[in-house]
Amino acid sequence: MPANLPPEYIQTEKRFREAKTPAEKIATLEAMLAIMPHHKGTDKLRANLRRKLSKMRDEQERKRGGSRTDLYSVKREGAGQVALLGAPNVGKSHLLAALSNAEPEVADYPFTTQRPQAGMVAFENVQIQLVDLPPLTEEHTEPWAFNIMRSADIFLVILDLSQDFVSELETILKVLHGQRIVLLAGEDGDAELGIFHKRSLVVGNKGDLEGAEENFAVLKELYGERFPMIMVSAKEGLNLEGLRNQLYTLLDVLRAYPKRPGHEPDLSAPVILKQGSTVLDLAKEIHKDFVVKLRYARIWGSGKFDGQRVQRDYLLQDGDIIEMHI
Ligand SMILES: Nc1nc2c(ncn2[C@@H]2O[C@H](COP(=O)(O)OP(=O)(O)OP(=O)(O)O)[C@@H](O)[C@H]2O)c(=O)[nH]1
Ligand SMILES: [Mg+2]
Repeated sequence: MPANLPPEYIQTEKRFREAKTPAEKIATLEAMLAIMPHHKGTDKLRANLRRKLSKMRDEQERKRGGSRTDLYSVKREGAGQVALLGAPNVGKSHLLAALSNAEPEVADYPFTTQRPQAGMVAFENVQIQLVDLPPLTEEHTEPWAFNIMRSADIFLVILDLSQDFVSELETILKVLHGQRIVLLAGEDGDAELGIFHKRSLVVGNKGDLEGAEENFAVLKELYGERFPMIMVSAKEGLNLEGLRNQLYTLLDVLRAYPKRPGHEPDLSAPVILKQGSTVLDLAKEIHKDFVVKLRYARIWGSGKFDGQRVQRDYLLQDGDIIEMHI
């Protein structure tokens, strides 16, 4: 056994030896690789573990009859996909569990999460998909996690207000920059070729712990102009309603309720469109025939008086009810 292995590694190795299922074995092996420091003394061990891991993964896939990519990608559902990012142990999985129906593993040691896990969180009548990821560190982040980040609509960047949250955030910015992923505050800005711009909400978690409020004030002072932010406690359920609300806002979408003349709209099933969409965009979502046949629409909602006639280029607002006339 090479020297200089951190205590977390020893702990994880113990979990590996005690693991009963192949999935547990794979997860703990992955964790061991992630924790292991990179230096000459660990090269051999690392190679060994990699081989072991690869063999186990192949075996597991053969049993499942699925492919490995299925395990490491997430099918998009709902009004938008939100990636949960953060350093180890900050409470990403706990937050997913608090907000959604998912039951991820939550534990007081780092590198607990080794697979993407999705859960749906409701904001009013909208379902938003959260994707929990393994931790982001300078030493090691699962490469597939960056693929999920690139395809996500927005990020929740989780910081632990009881730890060094400034260096947590700086590390995240640095690692993402190396992957050509840049966090944005509100607007999308000029997208350069090959750079992924992601609107992000910074979440100060563990708001229930001592000193959290002061620390959050410091965080706001330092980064408040760059990012929207909110303090929550996944454990105590503090501010989760506010978080849902901000998530929806950051997604930058609107809800439209199409109706047929003489019928009521279905207010439980909005059509989700990007902000800036028009009546015509809604028509496209409903049926391709509508695009050609649409003569005009009547609208009930925030922008106009009830039932007013609007043209196909009319800009929709969140909550509009639209009656299509063909
Ligand atoms: N006091 C307090 N503890 C929390 C809170 N959120 C999470 N924790 C605890 O922090 C520890 C880590 O939580 P996880 O949700 O597993 O953290 P994670 O970010 O998913 O960790 P990795 O998957 O290892 O990256 C657990 O012991 C949680 O119970 C919180 O709001 N307050
Ligand atoms: Mg986790």
